[in-house]
Amino acid sequence: MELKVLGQGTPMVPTGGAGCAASGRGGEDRLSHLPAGIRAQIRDHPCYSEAAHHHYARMHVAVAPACNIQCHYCNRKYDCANESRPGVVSEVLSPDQAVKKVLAVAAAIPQLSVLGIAGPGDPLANPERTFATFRKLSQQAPDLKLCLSTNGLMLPELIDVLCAHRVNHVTITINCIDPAVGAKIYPWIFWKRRRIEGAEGAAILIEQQQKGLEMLVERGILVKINSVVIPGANDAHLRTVSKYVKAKGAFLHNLMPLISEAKHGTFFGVTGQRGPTQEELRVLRDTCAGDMKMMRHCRQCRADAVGLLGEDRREEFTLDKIEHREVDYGQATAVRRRVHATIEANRPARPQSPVPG
Ligand code: CLF
Ligand code: SF4
Repeated sequence: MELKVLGQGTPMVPTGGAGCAASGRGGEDRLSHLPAGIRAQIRDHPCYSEAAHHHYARMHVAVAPACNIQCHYCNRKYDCANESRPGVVSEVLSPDQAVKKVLAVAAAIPQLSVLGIAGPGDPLANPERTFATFRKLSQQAPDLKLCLSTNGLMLPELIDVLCAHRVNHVTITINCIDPAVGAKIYPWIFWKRRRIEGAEGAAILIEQQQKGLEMLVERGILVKINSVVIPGANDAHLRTVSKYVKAKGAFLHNLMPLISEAKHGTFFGVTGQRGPTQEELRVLRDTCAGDMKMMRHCRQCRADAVGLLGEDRREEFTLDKIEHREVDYGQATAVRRRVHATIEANRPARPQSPVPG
């Protein structure tokens, strides 16, 4: 399948505000040249801004168990490896349980700024559960940024619903733009009630991902691309991917190392597919950095991560611990506002390089 590259160099970027209403044109790569609206959108997002991750916390709620594709680095016993560290299992929550947990965490960790849904399957393969959670949180915790990570298969079909829920940061995992490469990574996808295998399935996935990326950018949503680096399968192709997604207006590229162990029971694990060495990863990131801003501080979180990046506080907020916790959310919001204001007062007024690359 031939994929058309859109006009180079002038991706659409939001000019201000949040969510789908805010969009406009801009072409600059350096963040100091970004519109104030974008700087505001990334300033307290610990993944989109490297500087922010020292100050602000994120949390994930594991409300999305099903998936609609198969990746060779995934075993369904574990969290979606597109955004998570492989080999960890998160407890699935109902939307109501998730909301209770978010309110409890937001009251206890005033640095919290972002709520993400990243599994344990694909959030858009579980639209009712995902959007019920976002809807309730939009009403009950309107100051939190909403973030989502997806394989992209259902993005075009669900884009309007996504926009209606004021999700303004979306990650798409794009491992390739060539179906022949995709066939080495995706044995099948589930599409229109059929399982479609090999390159044919990969071609549909790629087309949906690209369409979804274009639609998100048109609507002013900041898009991060994750790519899993798989030596011998897609590593030599990722420079092309990086150029391509940049041309389409993606904001940030996160090259994540394949973590592959036989004990995880994945296809790549049992067939001995290795991940990249630190040096290979560094060289690839440096090579791609010529084309795009690169994320280098990703911690490959769990689908139920809580706290600052690299910090794991989820044990403090298990269901049994929060079940009877009463939260005065008005007061918690006031505290959070004060804490965020103090953080901002102590940061440089205009960061030189919030995102490396
Ligand atoms: Fe979560 Fe992902 Fe949103 Fe961040 S994580 S859904 S963009 S709020 Fe961040 Fe974690 Fe890396 Fe993801 S460090 S795995 S990039
Ligand atoms: Fe697993 Fe995520 Fe791939 Fe689905 S998208 S198969 S959950 S890694």
